[in-house]
Amino acid sequence: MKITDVKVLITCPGRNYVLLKIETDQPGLYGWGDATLNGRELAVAAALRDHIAPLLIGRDPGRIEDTWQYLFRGTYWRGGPVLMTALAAVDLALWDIKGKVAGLPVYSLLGGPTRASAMAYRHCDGRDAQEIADNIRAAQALGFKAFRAQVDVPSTSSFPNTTWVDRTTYSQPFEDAPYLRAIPALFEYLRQELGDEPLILHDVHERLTPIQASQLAGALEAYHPLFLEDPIRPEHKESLRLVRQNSRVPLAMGELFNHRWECLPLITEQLIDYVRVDIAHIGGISEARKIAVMAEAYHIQMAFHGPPDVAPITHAANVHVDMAIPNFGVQESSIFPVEIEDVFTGGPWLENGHLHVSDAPGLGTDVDEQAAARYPYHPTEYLPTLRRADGSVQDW
Ligand code: CS2
Ligand code: MG
Repeated sequence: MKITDVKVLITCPGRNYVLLKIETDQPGLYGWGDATLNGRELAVAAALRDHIAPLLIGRDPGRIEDTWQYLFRGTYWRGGPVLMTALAAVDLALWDIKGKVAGLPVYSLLGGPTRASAMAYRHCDGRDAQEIADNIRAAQALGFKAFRAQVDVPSTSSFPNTTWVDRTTYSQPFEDAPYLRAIPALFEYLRQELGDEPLILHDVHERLTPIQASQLAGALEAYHPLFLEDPIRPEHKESLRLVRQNSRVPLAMGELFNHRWECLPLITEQLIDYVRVDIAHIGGISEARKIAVMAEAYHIQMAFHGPPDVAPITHAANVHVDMAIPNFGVQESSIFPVEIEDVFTGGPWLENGHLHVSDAPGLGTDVDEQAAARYPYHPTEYLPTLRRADGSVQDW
């Protein structure tokens, strides 16, 4: 069997998505991959169109690992979010094809199910603690057991906070001191209101220094969060040692990592408890599976990144891997814009707070290309910039 065509499709059904279709010489046999890198979509599209697609034509789509090694090591330039998102898209499309050839869902190719579904957590963000508690109660009524709690910290600067903006020029304020007071107060309120049972996590989004992250983790211990996500920036990972020494709060990290070697020190030193890599940015299912195997040896669980800025194809891949691995922790779930249903079919679905995938061959997802064409790319869908009160840049 041979790859005959590789197409890149860019669409914006409420969010920008870059999709990859790999076609074969078998009539009607193709695979879909997700090449979306939020805010840098066209860089990945160009990498695929101009550099990677020509290398794939004529190759055997069944040779997933060899293609992965060829694109990662064999073409010399490797790593980084752009190339690893492109590689992930190829990897997902090839697993999709392999499943279709075998007549099996991808989780079956990965060793078969170890569980019936993947426990999901729901974003329950709010303007204040009361709104978050209400959102958690509403999610509990739907069957969710795990929740992410993010609160608006009262504005600490005079930067505008409008709802719709050109994100190339938009910034939001952030100050560490009010933030460090607000999060423990939020958890105290949530435990008082909701009791000990709900699994509640918080995403720091890389905004703290190691000693501040240590203070926050220590202050949250009494409220036993499910985990504290991305407490520090990803560049100097060894700084997590300080956070670890100072608290027993479970830690999670990984959405900004691009390959297994970035995870390695955190795994072998047991500096985190959950690996949060993004299957769409880490080179796909092949790489995610290897990371899960490394983590399993150290009793570390997987909690794959699942934001609405990656397409339902990646969300399906998340759940296929979650279903197969023994060290699954929890799966981030997202609420997508409604238009998404015009373009994508067969993605994972929620039932009683758990994500399910069908047993359709491959990843089970498909794309309506005509519908996708009705939603043109939105060029300024960038992440906002955070700035301190003095105007300086802060990690978003
Ligand atoms: C977040 C993401 O889901 C998460 O954990 O950190 O929403 C992140 O902000 C976006 O994926 C950035 O594109
Ligand atoms: Mg995050």
